[in-house]
Amino acid sequence: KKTILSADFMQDMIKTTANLYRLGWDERNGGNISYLLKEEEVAAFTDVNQTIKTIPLNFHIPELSYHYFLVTGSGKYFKNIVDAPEENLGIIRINEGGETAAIIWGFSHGTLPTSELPSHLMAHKERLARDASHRVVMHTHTTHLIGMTFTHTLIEKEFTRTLWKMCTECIVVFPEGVGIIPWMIPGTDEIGKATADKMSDVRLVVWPHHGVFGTGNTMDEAFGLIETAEKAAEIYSLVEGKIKQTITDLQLYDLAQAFNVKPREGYLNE
Ligand code: 2HA
Ligand code: ZN
Repeated sequence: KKTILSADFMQDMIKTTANLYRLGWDERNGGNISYLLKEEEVAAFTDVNQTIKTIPLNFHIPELSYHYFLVTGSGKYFKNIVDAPEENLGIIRINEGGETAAIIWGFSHGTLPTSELPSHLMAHKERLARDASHRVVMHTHTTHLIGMTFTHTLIEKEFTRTLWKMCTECIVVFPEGVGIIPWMIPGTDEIGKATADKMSDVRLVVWPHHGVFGTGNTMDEAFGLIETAEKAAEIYSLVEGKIKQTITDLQLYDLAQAFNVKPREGYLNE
């Protein structure tokens, strides 16, 4: 068998986390990713029936029983993943009933899955219910999107409209808009529930003064969604307070028509 470190899903995770670190969004232990894997993908590299350790989830998610996830480690630094993947990453299987998980690979030296596991698993459940091809949940501390949560209203419609109007591509990439939850304590089931609730109709959720959660069918898709919104927020932080003109609602309608996307109902003026 080829080593699991050479698996496409593993390389995807290693390269993406290194890239996120390089972008300056994942200082210290900031950020976490979970990647839903098919059993056969994991079985090609390791024994899926082994259990290195069983961990309680502290919440119930029976819908994800027997689902496998490659996840980043709690307290671990994205910066260090490339040099020590087995310590900083792990593969877990949600056990029958969805109350515990088994670590089946990685997380050496007692590492545990990300502290944001409730938000990740609840978001996976929500997105999977809507799209069977859904695979990735990504949390990162995007600098300008965080900045914007200080200088902009936290009303979803207004926040979305501002992002759409900062870069021409935005409405094409996230026509459904972005969700925003209130400020909440990270790592809790409550923030997980609030995030997952938003995920019923958006793929990007802003955590004020903290960061974002993005989802996608591939690592590239989740990353691309986040970097597009972050780019718009960066432009906003450059021009804020001195905007003389912007992309109009009519132009956004034209864009949506040209790219065959449907902007969220009620967000654009007639
Ligand atoms: O993993 O980003 O939200 C550290 C965090 C918590
Ligand atoms: Zn965080």
